[in-house]
Amino acid sequence: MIHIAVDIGASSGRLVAGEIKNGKLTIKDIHRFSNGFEKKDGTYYWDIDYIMNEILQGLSVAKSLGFEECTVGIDTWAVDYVLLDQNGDRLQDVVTYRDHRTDKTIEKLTNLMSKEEIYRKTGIQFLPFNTIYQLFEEDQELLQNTDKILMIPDYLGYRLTGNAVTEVTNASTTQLLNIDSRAFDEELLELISVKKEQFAALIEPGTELGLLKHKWFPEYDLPECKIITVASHDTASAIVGTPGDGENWAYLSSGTWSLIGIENHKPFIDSYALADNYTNEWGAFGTFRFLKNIMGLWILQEVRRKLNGDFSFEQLVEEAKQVQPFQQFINFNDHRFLNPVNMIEEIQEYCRETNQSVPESAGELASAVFNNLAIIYAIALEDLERMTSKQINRVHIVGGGANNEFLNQLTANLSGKTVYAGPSEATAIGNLIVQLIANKELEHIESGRQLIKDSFKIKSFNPYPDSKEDIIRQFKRMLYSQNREEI
Ligand code: LFR
Repeated sequence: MIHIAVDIGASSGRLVAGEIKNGKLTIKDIHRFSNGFEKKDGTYYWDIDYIMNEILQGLSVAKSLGFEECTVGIDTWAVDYVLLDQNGDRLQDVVTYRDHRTDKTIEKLTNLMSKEEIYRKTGIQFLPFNTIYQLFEEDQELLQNTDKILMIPDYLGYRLTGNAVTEVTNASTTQLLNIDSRAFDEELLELISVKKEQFAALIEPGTELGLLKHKWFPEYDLPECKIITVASHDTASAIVGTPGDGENWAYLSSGTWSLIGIENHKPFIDSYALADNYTNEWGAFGTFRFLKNIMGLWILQEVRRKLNGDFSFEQLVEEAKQVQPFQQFINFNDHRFLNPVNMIEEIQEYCRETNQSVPESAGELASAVFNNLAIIYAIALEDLERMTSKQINRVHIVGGGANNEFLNQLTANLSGKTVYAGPSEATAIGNLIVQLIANKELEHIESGRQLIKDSFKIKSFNPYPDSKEDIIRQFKRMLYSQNREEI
């Protein structure tokens, strides 16, 4: 049986077909498209109809390749949602989490309920764009006319099948789920004037959603598809698709965001985790991801965009190699880098404000991005070890960023840990693994991870001995000299 992962990130989407053949997982890219948000009348929106059409387009490619029957799983980025009326029609365009409407909302809401209380209930980090803050800023009239609030992958599944659910891995990023009762927290819902019934029933990854309704899409020639609800938060799928083994590994899911953390069977909720803004997102099969969001390759994507696309990512790496490293210390987790008008100018302004040299050339800018991301990763790994009392021996980098050997080596050097890079398609692979488990072709997540090890090349990067402590110390000194708001 062929399985298709629909994996949509903030900057690109793909449909990947996979099957087990001779004890190996073989995957094939069948459709790719770019994604992004656009500003309209002062607000930033995703184009959800475009995304929907690309999915249908991809499924029709599957048919043209001879796949008559398949299962399909959908994962996307988290926190964003669609409001539907009684007839199941969309009430608004889909606002992106990088919109500025929630810049100050954490403060407003935590005046009504303390941070400690919200964290104790949910275990979720305070990111300005969590669904709870977005819904708080939502048009109240629209919200009152809303029959259902669906997270993005649940909405896409609903458009294909007519069945509405709330998948838990993604729902945990709303910061509205209670970690003890594993249900929506009524007090939090009340704070934002939302009723429990406005969400569809919570379900676990691996549940069958329904059959694709061909008759709704007469203009496409589509295969027979059974939609399976997978770990629909892309980061949850990425970690299912990470070939970690035993207890002492960390992951770094590296794409538009860098998500660095460990997998766990219980949440870590204490004052240290709260102070450092670590989260306990829900994973597939009852796991938790204790992790930190780091601004990630978004910074480089935006630098590249402002260089008018004159450089490919590979060229930016080559340029970065030519310049003297560690010329600036930049805290890329500062709020200001979430969605500035001009990323290059924002970086330069930050350097001026902190009395550092100003990166000008493409190489200097790229070098500043790579060096500081690697420093931030290394600090996060130290924090993780301290907070969980676990020793981390292996760091698995997955996602598109795993192809960046320069950054992999820097990360190994600065953290002093061996880095294992790949697979770069971990998210689509994790999506496929949940489908394979649901279809009883695999027994559990461990057999899935063994299958990944047997099927994909994983490259290792050993740390070179150098003066990492000193570099990290300088970075921390710079951070403490500022009092800035972080994501
Ligand atoms: C990664 C990701 C992160 C989430 C951010 C916003 O694609 O899903 O896990 O914090 O996007 O949704």
